[in-house]
Amino acid sequence: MARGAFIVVEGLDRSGKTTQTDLLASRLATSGVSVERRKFPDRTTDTGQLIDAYLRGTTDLDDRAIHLLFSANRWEATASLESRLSAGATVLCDRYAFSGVAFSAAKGLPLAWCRAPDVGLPAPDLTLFLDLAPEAAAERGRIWRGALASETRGWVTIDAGRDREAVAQDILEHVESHVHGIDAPIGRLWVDDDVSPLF
Ligand code: DGP
Repeated sequence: MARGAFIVVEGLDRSGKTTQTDLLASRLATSGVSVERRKFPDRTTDTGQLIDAYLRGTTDLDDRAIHLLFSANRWEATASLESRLSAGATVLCDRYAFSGVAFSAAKGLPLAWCRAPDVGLPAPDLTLFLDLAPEAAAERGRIWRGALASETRGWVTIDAGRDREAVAQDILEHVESHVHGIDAPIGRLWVDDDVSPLF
């Protein structure tokens, strides 16, 4: 039996990720696709609660320590993610390892170091990057569009500056070919790519 597709929606803060992921999930469900939503960070787990305290400013953590916690938060979800994909569900995920790399690299941590803890995670079949022009000159925008886009298979950039319905339609068109099952095994993130001399 074909497995479900792993589809990630990434982008800058306030690019409409959550709204668009919700819209996509409800439209796919209406057309009979078995769809499941995920979101990282998942604040419900033990690592998620540490991350939540950091994001709310109640705990101060070293940049590297919080980076590794975000990564651990994704690793601990891996078994259940893979089992849902194997059961045929299409998984729509709001943020993933690309957020981890972009946020920490923008703080000045080396790109290869940022990527290392996420190497080998389940690789998305499709990553939709919701792009906002005002971030074009910012460091984080450059990381998204440069290193991450060029090193990631199945990366599609969506112009998120348009009205909600135009963005939703664009996303739906990119997703449609993925939701009828995938025969290939689940890929491993950044494992096959010659992404850095570290690996
Ligand atoms: P959200 O729950 O999607 O609003 O994300 C909360 C904040 O955390 C947001 O500013 C983006 C940031 N963030 C999300 N994932 C990561 C990650 O993996 N690493 C870092 N450093 N920041 C992240």
